Amino acid sequence: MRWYKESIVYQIYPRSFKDSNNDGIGDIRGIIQKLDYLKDLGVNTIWLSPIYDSPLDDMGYDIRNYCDILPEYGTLEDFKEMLGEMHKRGIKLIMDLVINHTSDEHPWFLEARKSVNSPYHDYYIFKKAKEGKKPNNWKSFFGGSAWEYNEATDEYFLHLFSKRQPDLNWENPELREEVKKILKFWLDLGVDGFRCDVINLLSKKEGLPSTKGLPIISGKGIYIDGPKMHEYLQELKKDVFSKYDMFTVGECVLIDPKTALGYVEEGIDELSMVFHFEHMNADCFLTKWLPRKFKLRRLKKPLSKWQYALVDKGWNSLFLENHDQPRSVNRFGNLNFHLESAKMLATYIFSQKGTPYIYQGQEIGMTNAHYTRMDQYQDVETHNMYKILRRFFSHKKAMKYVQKSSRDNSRTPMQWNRNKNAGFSEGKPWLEVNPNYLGINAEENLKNEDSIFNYYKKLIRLRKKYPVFVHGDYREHYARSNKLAYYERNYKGKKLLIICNFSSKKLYFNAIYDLNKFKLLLNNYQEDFDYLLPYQAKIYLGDY
Ligand code: ISL
Ligand code: CA
Repeated sequence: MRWYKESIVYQIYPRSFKDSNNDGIGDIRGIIQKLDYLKDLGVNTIWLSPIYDSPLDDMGYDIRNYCDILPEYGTLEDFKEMLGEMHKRGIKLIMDLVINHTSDEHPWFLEARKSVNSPYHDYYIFKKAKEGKKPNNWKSFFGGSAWEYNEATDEYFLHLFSKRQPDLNWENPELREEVKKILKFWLDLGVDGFRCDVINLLSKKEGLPSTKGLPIISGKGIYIDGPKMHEYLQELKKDVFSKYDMFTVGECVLIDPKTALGYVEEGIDELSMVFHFEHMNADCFLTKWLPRKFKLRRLKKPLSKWQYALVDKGWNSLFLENHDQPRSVNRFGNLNFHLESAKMLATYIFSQKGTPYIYQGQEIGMTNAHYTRMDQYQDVETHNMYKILRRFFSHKKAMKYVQKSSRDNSRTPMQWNRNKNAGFSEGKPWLEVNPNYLGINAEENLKNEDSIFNYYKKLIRLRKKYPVFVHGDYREHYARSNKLAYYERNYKGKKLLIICNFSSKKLYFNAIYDLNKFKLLLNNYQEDFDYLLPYQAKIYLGDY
């Protein structure tokens, strides 16, 4: 049995989690203070977003030194103490591993860009202009061209994210050796695995040909799941991963189940599991910057597809939120039924087959930020996209997009209590606190038996108690319904029924099974009728 299958992961975005010294920035000692809170919730694994030394152009996803901690967050000593405190509580730690690109302030890049003769020049992807133009038509995930001019060598360098995040050249064997050293450094300190940032972008097709078709999506096979992906991952597996008791989750953009199985299928095991984003299109087209109305089918369809496709062969990761996504209760729930819909979403995602992930604040139903001025936003992608949107729209309209889609929606400081700045910090927070903290905060949640936090706690307990949550198969009912989500799980004579009403009205439905023969394990309402109340969710357990 691979332990990651029983993991319940909590993602910490350290800058916004807890500030221990009141400089307005979350830090490692802040995390240590809150470990008992996480232990109480019941999670057994923490994924920590980057805490490495960084100029913070992309909030830490631009690394300047892979083997040191950003002073604002603490020291390596603090880190070791934190890891020890986690392990003492039976909590494992997986680190964010950003190896597709570095910061433009990484010493490798500073050297690389000086001269074509630098030994580091080949660590990155430089190319001459093509007939006076950029080397090819590739676009950055953050908008605009993926190429930036470098005067000293009269070349362009590739950046699939911000221009301060140059892509590494994985073709270079020395670079790969350096990366392995970094992995071993952290694993030898005792970390339990990695969440591998945009891992399916490592390999770029030889010659870097222009793509044909829609930007980004047309990069499939060229710089998305490129030709040497398996070669690189097999090498990491052989030289590093296989030598430790660890797990990896690969963040994979634009991936389908078939390609994912190529990485995760048991026997191949290049990665333990992947994050895909297909269900994140339930309220948008391809990217969150092209919003459309949320429809339940658009959420269920891709998730079911992944459930069926990976059954018995691979392993899914289950998430509705992370630091790049707006809050799920705004997107898929309903703020008029805040409590009910937040709990229902938890029920829906947590009971599927795979490893569940909770993003900080999700367990108390935190909501989008909704700032009114651009200077309140900090995220580089948000500012890039705002500029692009302004070419087409008025400020007012562009702001509407930003409010809906900005990554800062989920990066606002964690709401701990009713004190100043939600108890996150006594200093001025680096990103403004959501004013709704008086109503939505951890302290109130802990006090109240019926809170979202306590509901998550119950769900986690059930998951630990009944193996059918972990190992059961998945069978969907009413796949075409835009109101009802209904699936079952079966394992060793036990059957679970998971039934959720995604609408704000009463919902009558045919239960398929005789519910009198089942035990109601969990219900997000006190009431239990033969129809569902708005956003009601129930889990039944029975035999078969
Ligand atoms: O959020 C996105 C754009 O709206 C996604 O495309 C996101 O950029 C993509 O999922 C990759 O994300 C990861 O790598 C980025 C970093 O900015 C994100 O925070 C990280 O999760 C570059 O390192
Ligand atoms: Ca601090």
